[in-house]
This record gives sequence, structure tokens and C-alpha cells, in this order.
Amino acid sequence: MSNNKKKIQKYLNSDTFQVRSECGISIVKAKLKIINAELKLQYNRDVIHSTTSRLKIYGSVMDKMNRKGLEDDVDIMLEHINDLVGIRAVCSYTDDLYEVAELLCAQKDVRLLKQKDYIKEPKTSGYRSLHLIVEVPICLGEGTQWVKMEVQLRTAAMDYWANLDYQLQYKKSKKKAQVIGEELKEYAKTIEEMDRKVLELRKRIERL
Ligand code: 0O2
Repeated sequence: MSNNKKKIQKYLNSDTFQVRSECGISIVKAKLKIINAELKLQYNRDVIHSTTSRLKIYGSVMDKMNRKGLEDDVDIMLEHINDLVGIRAVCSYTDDLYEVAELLCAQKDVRLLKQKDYIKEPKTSGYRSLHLIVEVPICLGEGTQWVKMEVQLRTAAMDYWANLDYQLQYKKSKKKAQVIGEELKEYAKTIEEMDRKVLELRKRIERL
């Protein structure tokens, strides 16, 4: 393994990176919990059903750096790999995703660096999700550190499809991917239709 790769591995496994990342995750999870509590008072239902998080592992970081043609370097990794820290929140309805995103990004201590709307513009694979790249501050004795992370907001249907795609196709060899890719794209359309219909149904019920 090259020296630069070793440095990346050491950085990702360091207590400093791990602890700071976990602190960042705790802060955003707490914010999402508060947003859910506030919206529950308004809508009388849970808007966010589940929240999960992960730190990207070394192998996955290196694959992504290779895919993006990035030089093996810790600073380059920190600048260009936005999802070293990741949080996923699953909601019932598509409009909930935008409301949660708006409430999260409106907070004074949340910096929105980038938003990718794969719902309005799904990926060619059929992948749909709302991605926010945000930074939150963690206050330490030595000063404030900002932790960058990717927040993926999905409906349960989008999440179901993405998990299937992840297992069956995403990151698989081109040959394998081609065989099932078209079929998965068809399922993505069905899922999109389902999200649209349940949202319409909820709105109809609300009008009753
Ligand atoms: P993993 O293993 O999930 O971590 P950016 O640098 O922020 O502009 P980025 O991260 O290069 O953008 O790419 P993108 O397309 O926004 O994807 C970010 C993440 O979204 C991916 O991370 C996946 O988690 C998910 N994703 C994107 N496209 C697909 C897809 O077609 N299918 C599935 N199932 N998930 C997808 P990683 O690092 O690629 O993977």
C-alpha cells in the first residue's frame, strides 16, 4: 500500500475523525428528531420514520476516489468526498422530504453546501432521493470544528428501491448491471407512481 493510501486509512481510522463524525451525526439526528416532533404537533403523524447513519469505510472511499479520478491525498479526500459521514432519513411522503430539508437548512447552525435533487431529476439508473451536503459545528475545548456530511432524504418507497438497486446492480460490473438495469428502471417508475398516488390519497383524506 502506498504511503498516501496509508495516510488516508490512518485518518479514517483515527479517534479524532471517528469521534468528531459521531458528534456531527448526533447533532443532525437530534435536529431531525426535533423537526419530527414539531411537525408531529402540526400533522398528528410521524413525518420521519427512521434515521440511520454510517461512516464510509476505507475501501469504499478509495473506490470513490478512483471513480472520480482523485489523487490519493487526505486533503483532497476531505474536499471532494462529501459523504465520509452519511445520514439517511426515511419519510412517508415526498412533500415531507422537502419540508424536512427546508427546516433543517433554515437553522442558523446548519450550513448548506450543496443540494442534489434526484427526485426532480432522477439518476439514469432510476435512483431518486434528496441529497443535502451540510456542515454542522461541534464545540470542543480547542474551538469549533465543522463536520461535513451527506443527508439523504427518501420516502420508504425510494429507500426500498435504492436498497434493491444497491444489492442487485449499483457498483456491479457493467455486464451484470446491464442485464437487470432496465428492469430496475421500470420498477423505479412504478415506485415513483406509487409515491405520487399515496401523496394524492393523503391530500384527499386531508380535504375530507
Ligand atoms: P455508498 O456505498 O452508498 O456510500 P458529490 O460528490 O456530492 O457531488 P457523489 O457523492 O459523487 O456526489 O455522487 P452521488 O451520485 O450524489 O451519490 C452519492 C450517494 O448516493 C452514493 O454514494 C449512494 O449512496 C447514493 N446513490 C447515488 N446513485 C445511486 C444509484 O444509482 N443507486 C443507489 N442504490 N444509490 C445511489 P456512494 O459513495 O456511491 O455509495
